[in-house]
Parts: sequence; structure tokens; C-alpha cells
Amino acid sequence: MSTPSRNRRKHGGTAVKIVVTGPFSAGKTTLIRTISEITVLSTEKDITDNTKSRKAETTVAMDFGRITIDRDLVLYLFGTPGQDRFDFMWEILGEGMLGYILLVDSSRPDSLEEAVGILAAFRKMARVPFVVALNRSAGIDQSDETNVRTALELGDEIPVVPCDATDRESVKAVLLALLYSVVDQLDAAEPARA
Ligand SMILES: Nc1nc2c(ncn2[C@@H]2O[C@H](COP(=O)(O)OP(=O)(O)OP(=O)(O)O)[C@@H](O)[C@H]2O)c(=O)[nH]1
Ligand SMILES: [Mg+2]
Repeated sequence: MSTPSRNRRKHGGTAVKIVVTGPFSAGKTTLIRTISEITVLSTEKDITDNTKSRKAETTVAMDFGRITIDRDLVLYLFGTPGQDRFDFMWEILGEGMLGYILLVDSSRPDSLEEAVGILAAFRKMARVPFVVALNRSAGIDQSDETNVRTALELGDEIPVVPCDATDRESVKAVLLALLYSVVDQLDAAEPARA
């Protein structure tokens, strides 16, 4: 990946790109709509194939939202399509990202299975920090988390966090977990001088 993940903006602040990816119907569009301060630009289209029984619309290109943290930092959120027939968008959307959220529907075992291939593609594409967010996770316990860690082959340094994509505070906590991971990686790369 050649594009720098942090871009200086005109007024001197920094804009960073964060990608929200994950399986079909995990809640990616919902998460971005919950937290974005601008109306999310979404590319939802009616579903016509056999996944129609699960939901009426799906993301075919991307979702785009924005969060201003303060005058020095703006986050741009890009949501990927979940259906693998649109997987060519992953690389396009991943270009220059600071980090990503892998959102999994923890109430559906097939969501975790789909997530394995998506994470493999993202890890191959970019060595940037990521967090795994377990949507609809009310009631999950330690053994569920262990199951996710095993299936996705996650090291201890990768946060696995609960998520309710419809709840602002919950989505904020997921984003913060990602931002802390970014800071940790920067600290590891550039240890503070004594
Ligand atoms: N109860 C509950 N419903 C949710 C949550 N997140 C998403 N949903 C619902 O689940 C369905 C799928 O959510 P989307 O946000 O469209 O999922 P997506 O990952 O963008 O789906 P694709 O773009 O098709 O891959 C929608 O009907 C949402 O309203 C959640 O945290 N809790
Ligand atoms: Mg979507």
C-alpha cells in the first residue's frame, strides 16, 4: 500500500481513514449510520438473489461517513459490501486505511465462518491495526470470545470487543479500541526516548 494513511488537511488537522468490514448482514452500514455526523452515503441495492430472505437491501459498493474528533482529527469511515461477489471493493476501500474494524454477527455461526476469509484477505492486503467487534453480543461469554479468537487465529494483542451497532456509545467504544491499538502500534514502532 503506497498511500499514506494520515493526510494533512488544509487547516492543519489530520484526516484518517477507517474501514468497517465483515460478513453479509453483520451490521456494518448500521454501525456507520449510528456514529456518523453526516448523512451516510450508502450504496444499498435491493437484493434479488437467495439471500433476500435475510434482508431487503445490501451494500454494493460502500458506505461513507465522517466523525470529527476535534479540530485536529477527523475520521472518515468506509464500510465495505459484505457479499463476496463485491470483494473487489475491499482492496479499493482498504487503500491508505489507518486501521479497520472486522464486524461479526455473533448470533450467527456462519458470520464467523465468512469472517475468516475476509480477515485473511485484509491481513494480506495491509499490516495495519484492527479490532474484531462482536455485534449482537448481549449474552456472549469468555468461551464465545475464545471461540472467535481461535477461528480467526487472533493474537492476544488484537482486541475483541462487544458491539451494538445501533448504540452510539457502543460504537464509540469500538472505535476507541481501534484508535488505542493504533497508538500502541505507533508506540511499539517508535519507543519514547528516555
Ligand atoms: N438488533 C440489532 N439489529 C442490528 C444491529 N446491527 C444491524 N442490525 C440489523 O441487521 C440488519 C443488517 O444490518 P446492515 O447494517 O445492513 O448490515 P451490513 O453488514 O451493512 O450488511 P451488507 O451490506 O448487506 O453486508 C439490518 O436489518 C439492521 O437493522 C444490532 O446491533 N442490533
Ligand atoms: Mg451494508
